[in-house]
Amino acid sequence: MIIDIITVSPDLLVSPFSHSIMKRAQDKGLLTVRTHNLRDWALNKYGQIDDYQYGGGAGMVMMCEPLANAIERLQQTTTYDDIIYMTPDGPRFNQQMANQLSMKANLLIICGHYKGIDQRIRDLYITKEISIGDYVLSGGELAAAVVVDAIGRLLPGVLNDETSALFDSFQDHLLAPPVYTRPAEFKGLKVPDILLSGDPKKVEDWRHEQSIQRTKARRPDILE
Ligand code: 6GU
Repeated sequence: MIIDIITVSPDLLVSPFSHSIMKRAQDKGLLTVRTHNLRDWALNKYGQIDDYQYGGGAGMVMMCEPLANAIERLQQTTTYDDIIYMTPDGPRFNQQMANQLSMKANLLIICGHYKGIDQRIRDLYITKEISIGDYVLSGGELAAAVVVDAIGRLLPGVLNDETSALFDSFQDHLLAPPVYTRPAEFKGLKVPDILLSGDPKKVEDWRHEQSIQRTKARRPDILE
């Protein structure tokens, strides 16, 4: 999968993809993340990419031409399944959206800043809008990093244990059960006996029950 990202802060998008699972996904050639600096498409020598908003009011708006030129240039060499705009007024991102996006071949993500991008860019080019939650970030970059991470780990071959994403929280409308590792007793707290029983069926039943209890207690809203 190729994910191109148009941003005014490419630096912000280096570290999130340089570690652990995201690094492995790229090293294996399963994921390619390419960042593109919007300022490279600025109209004037000052690198201007934003302007005052029509109708007045505080806050700048990202201009049409640099974004349109950047998008159209990238479209010359890559066909995108979706052109995504990261914005707090978009539909809220969830695991189901991550699952769906992980099945696409090429994505283009636009990171907004200031008051956002000119509405006409949304009308003309954007096919999907995504918010990562009900709070406002100073730019779309960190949100884009969240979305790319959630997608990237789902790509076939990225996770070592191929099945493990299937048991993630949210995959089946349940939170994940509690997990334990050695030692069997720590500061007086014991690992539940069933996990030491060696009976895979009992373990599976216990985990499922724990998932249900946890979801009822913490996130009744996601229970089906
Ligand atoms: Cl996608 N962008 C910004 N700027 N803030 C956000 C967001 C996105 N999602 C939640 N807050």
